[in-house]
Amino acid sequence: KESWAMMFQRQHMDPDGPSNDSNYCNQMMRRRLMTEGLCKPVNTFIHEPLVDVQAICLQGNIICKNGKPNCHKSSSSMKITDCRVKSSSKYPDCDYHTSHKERHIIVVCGGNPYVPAHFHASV
Ligand code: DGP
Ligand code: DGP
Repeated sequence: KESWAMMFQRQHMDPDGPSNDSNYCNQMMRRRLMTEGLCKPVNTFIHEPLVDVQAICLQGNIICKNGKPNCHKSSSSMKITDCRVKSSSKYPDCDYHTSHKERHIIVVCGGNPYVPAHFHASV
């Protein structure tokens, strides 16, 4: 069974990316299995080494929007790509806007070892 930590890596980690391509999100959302059953509406990919993303769990501890205490905000800004489904997209032909950004990211950490389990937001 896929753990939350493995799921986070599948859905959010692309350290060697992004390919310089406006089709990035269309390809990656499909390749990472987020277009099965529905088009996942919003998803962020992170283009930084895995160790640097895991280290966020040791950084700025903040309260999550849902009131839980285990959100962590990266102390540095990170290269990310924001993928958002277009309003004209029709499942199963999932069609995404791709926008590359540099932002601080907020992740939810969990487990032992305490690692990213969920992508919360970029700020
Ligand atoms: P807005 O930017 O206002 O359309 O809100 C988008 C929301 O989606 C914001 O709360 C951040 C969140 N978000 C961004 N990327 C991801 C992701 O990969 N997973 C989840 N669950 N939420 C995300
Ligand atoms: P993300 O795009 O990173 O928000 O993660 C996708 C899914 O993972 C989303 O449906 C929420 C779920 N998820 C991640 N971590 C946890 C957790 O600790 N508890 C629960 N109930 N769901 C989680």
